[in-house]
Amino acid sequence: MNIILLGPPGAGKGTQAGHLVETRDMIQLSTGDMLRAARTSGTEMGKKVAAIMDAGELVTDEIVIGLIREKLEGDKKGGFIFDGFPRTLAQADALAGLLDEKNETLDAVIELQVDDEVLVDRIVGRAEEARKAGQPVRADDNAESLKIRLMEYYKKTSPLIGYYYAKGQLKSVDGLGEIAAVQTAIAGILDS
Ligand code: B4P
Repeated sequence: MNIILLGPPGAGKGTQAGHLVETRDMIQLSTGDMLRAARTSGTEMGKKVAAIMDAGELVTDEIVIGLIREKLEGDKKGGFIFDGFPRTLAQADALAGLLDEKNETLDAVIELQVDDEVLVDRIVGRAEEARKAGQPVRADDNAESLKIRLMEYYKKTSPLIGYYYAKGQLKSVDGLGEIAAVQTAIAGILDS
């Protein structure tokens, strides 16, 4: 089973993907994690990626699609969870092509719906918790970058909701509830 987790920054895509990895032996393909790894590599691409991410903007389609293409060559276990990918229509078209090439299907697109005010609280809360614990704070986890991340989401990513709805693949979940409640809602979709 291959699924997409779609939603604004802080909607809980990474949180829910982690749970699916544990409970369903799926492989999490988080483009955010891949890009964070790339930025620490010290390469020219890494430096370019770091500047874009810190500003809260989307990294180029070319870079992100290249990262996903590579990962699709690996073991798929119980299936892929595309976490934070696609984020543009061009990425969605590219993913459809990549899955076709591999004779793979896309089984569901799960949209996590969360209000903007809650997203701000979660992201700022995550930064505060990391600070308190003496852990590194994500450079894009601040109110200023978040404003841009949300603008990018509404402009470039939210059109994917209509795109997947038209294909009959969209399932929307209330992402405002507690983490366990969101997990249960997603499990209900995957089991049906
Ligand atoms: P991502 O790493 O994908 O991060 P995100 O959208 O901010 O987070 P996510 O929705 O996964 O939230 P999380 O579970 O962590 O992207 C970061 C950046 O990378 C982007 O801005 C962009 O620059 C770049 N990028 C990534 N993919 C790209 C692509 N395809 N194309 C171009 N650029 C790309 O949850 C956040 C917080 O909320 C956590 O603290 C969590 O504990 C809490 N939380 C989660 N669910 C909760 C719940 N139900 N109740 C209460 N708290 C909850």
